[in-house]
Amino acid sequence: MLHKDTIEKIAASLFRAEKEGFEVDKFVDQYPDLNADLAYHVQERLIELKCEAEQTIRTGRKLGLTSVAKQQMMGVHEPVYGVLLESMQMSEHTPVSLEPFIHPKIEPEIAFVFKRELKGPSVSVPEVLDATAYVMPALEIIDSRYQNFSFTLADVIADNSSSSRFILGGPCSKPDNTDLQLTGMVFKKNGRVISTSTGASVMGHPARAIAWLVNKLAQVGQSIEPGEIVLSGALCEAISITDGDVIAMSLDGIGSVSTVFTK
Ligand code: OOG
Ligand code: MG
Repeated sequence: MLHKDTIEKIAASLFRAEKEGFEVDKFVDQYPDLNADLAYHVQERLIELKCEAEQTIRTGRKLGLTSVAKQQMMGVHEPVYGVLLESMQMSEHTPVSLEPFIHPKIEPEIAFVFKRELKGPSVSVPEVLDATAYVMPALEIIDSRYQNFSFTLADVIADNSSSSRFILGGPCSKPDNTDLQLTGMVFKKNGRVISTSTGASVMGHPARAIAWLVNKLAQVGQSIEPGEIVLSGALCEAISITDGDVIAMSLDGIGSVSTVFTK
């Protein structure tokens, strides 16, 4: 069992790496006992540190590594989750400065907002859809604190699943108006199509990723509360961003989201 001091030490060093914008080495090499369960304790502590320092609050969750494209890209073969904070949300209409980031990447996602509590351990896809107030297109900026985005499952969990910022698009759609499995997605950089995908790329159905999250949270006595935002995971590989990039994505029958990056 990883000592409490070690959990504190890892959380503090990930917190500083993000704040000061530098990369750290993977922790599993130094602490071979760091497994996924312990890493979620590190994540909890990291979130406490961030809430305190940024005077912010929790607004939801994010899923990661829910598509085969992302799992292959990162060499990790199970999904992970992280916490979304109010301070991570950027407006679609304001350019995003690249200044605070280490090596940011961006990826297209489907965001869910819930009207009811969702509590595991045996939540199904129809129950997720029934508890969903609406879905909308989203862009997630990920910025792993590890050298070259290279990590193991436990490392990425400790690092709040590489989360950095997110942008919600519109409009808000009711999930019963569309079959999210079949929803087509087009991802563009500077007007050129970079990737295309469908909702099914996220664990067969984006709501299945949410069900996985809820059932996993039940193991630690947590649930999704009404009003929470959940990013269901990238629909394709993440791409690097540089100054001047215009990134856009559209979801068939749902809507679109775009953003611009500056220095
Ligand atoms: C981990 C986070 C992955 C997603 O949507 O798959 C993620 C990473 O790739 O750094 O957010
Ligand atoms: Mg993501």
